[in-house]
Amino acid sequence: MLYIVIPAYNEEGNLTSLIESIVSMAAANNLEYTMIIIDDGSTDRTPEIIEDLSTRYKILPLENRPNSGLGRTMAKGLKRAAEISADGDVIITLDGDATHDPVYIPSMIDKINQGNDVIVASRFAPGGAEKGLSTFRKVLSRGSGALLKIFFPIKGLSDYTCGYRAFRAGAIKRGFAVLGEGFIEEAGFSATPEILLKLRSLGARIDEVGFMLKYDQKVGKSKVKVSKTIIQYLKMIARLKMKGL
Ligand SMILES: Nc1nc2c(ncn2[C@@H]2O[C@H](COP(=O)(O)OP(=O)(O)OP(=O)(O)O)[C@@H](O)[C@H]2O)c(=O)[nH]1
Ligand SMILES: [Mg+2]
Repeated sequence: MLYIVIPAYNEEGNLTSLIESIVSMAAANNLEYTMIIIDDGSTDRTPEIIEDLSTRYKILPLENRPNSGLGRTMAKGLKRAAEISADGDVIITLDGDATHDPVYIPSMIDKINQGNDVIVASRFAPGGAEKGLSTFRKVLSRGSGALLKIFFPIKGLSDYTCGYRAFRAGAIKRGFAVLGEGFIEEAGFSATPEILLKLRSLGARIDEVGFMLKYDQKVGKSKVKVSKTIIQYLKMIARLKMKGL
């Protein structure tokens, strides 16, 4: 069984097309799946859209009220996935803004089945690319990636901040079993690298596949608060270094 965890904050313009593309990808590849969609206190029509999609597709809807940030949202979704999955299942995480094309899921599952615990869909691995991003956003993601690589070098990992990943369910279960609430402590965007670094500290085998980030498909403006996110990243680096990671 495949579990697909999707955080959604004000994604009314993106969710329906994303969910439909997941459903057709799963049908074309004969994959049995459950989607766990977490509404993070959206103020647009996201909750109604999730409710409507849930009547048609295999969706487990969860919610945070009020808006709590990407880290808390992922923690809730991954915790639920860990509770209902078997060790050998695969858990996918991807953004709800339709920038992460589900076509990469079958090859990510293949690589998990080759003995990896985590597969990152990477913009910077061979075959990876970005479409539609501003130069500012490109500089920012490369800068934060370079910084994380200096402090936490992981061989074969080029993309620390992209949330599109596949996990062996057993690795996520182990994260919660061993670290408890300490597995995902970051409330905001810095939880994305944190999850990788914490799993790595438990000995997870991490590899990548190249993927094209389709930013041009996204409806609506970026909701990322850049300066707040940079500060969160720096604080996270300091906290993890103090813990000896
Ligand atoms: N911005 C934001 N996203 C959240 C929050 N909670 C959950 N999310 C979801 O987290 C995922 C990543 O957020 P995005 O805003 O796409 O972040 P990003 O991909 O780094 O940057 P942009 O695509 O430029 O906005 C999306 O699926 C959001 O819906 C939140 O509080 N703020
Ligand atoms: Mg995005």
